[in-house]
Amino acid sequence: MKQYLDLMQDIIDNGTDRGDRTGVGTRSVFGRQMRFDLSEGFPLLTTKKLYTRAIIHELLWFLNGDTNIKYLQDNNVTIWDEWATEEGDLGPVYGAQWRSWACPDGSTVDQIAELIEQIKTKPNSRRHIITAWNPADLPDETISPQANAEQGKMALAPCHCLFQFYVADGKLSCQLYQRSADYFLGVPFNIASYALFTHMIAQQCDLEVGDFVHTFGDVHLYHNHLTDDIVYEQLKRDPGNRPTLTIKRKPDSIFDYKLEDFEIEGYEALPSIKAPIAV
Ligand code: THF
Repeated sequence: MKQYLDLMQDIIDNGTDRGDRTGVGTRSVFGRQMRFDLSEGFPLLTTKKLYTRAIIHELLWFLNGDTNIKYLQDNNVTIWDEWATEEGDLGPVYGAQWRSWACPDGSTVDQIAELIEQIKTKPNSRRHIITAWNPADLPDETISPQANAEQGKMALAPCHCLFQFYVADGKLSCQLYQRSADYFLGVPFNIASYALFTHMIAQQCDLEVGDFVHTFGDVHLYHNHLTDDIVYEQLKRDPGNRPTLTIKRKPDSIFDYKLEDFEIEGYEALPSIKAPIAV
């Protein structure tokens, strides 16, 4: 994925060094976009090995409406550990907003179920939108993620906060708006996750896959990733061929997928690159 390396170089060349919420500091640019034609293969980074099990489990966990890390921990996925309370709680993060957005009258909206229904019945609609950006539930950034979750707020404000689908010529495309993007650690996960989600929805709606368009607000490299053995090592590597994704059966609904349903073939990645996560 040459595009991924090109934007990494763009951040290095054109970015501004700034402070951030985590205290680590970043180099960032504002407003960028990448586009992946999903019919040309699955956009899984090949210039470092990604842990696809974690990506799939995280998406299935979101789709279950779950916001407690117990499911992830039971499956040896640790990517949300740093933000959870002792009981494993994250407050009303993605899963809660996607599946049970709270309305003033006490009812809830299942944005995912409505999305699937709308894509099937009104493919030309311009409102195939899911939002996790719920101002009523945003955290108070002067206190810790755990303290926010204890008070019923999100542990962390959503980074991949709004996405839209588009149907044309029998193909389903997805565009994500990501307000804040940890380019080295998070973005390879985010690309794979939304590409996977687009494949699943396309299967449920009897469509082929189109493009995944990834639009960024503040896209940054953490200062402690700008080292010879992390970011500069990544930039030295040559991208390989894209693997392919096969979904082995058609589950009854978008909520019935399991890890074993997905097969990624031809994934020949260079070795993983470890990097510290900013909390
Ligand atoms: N916070 C920060 N600073 N970056 C993020 O990408 C991020 N997320 C989620 C919430 N807060 C964030 C969590 N997603 C990894 C990947 C994605 C994460 C969190 C952590 C990570 O450490 N990946 C390593 C190891 C993975 C493993 O083996 O478990 C990697 O090498 O890829 C963005 O949505």
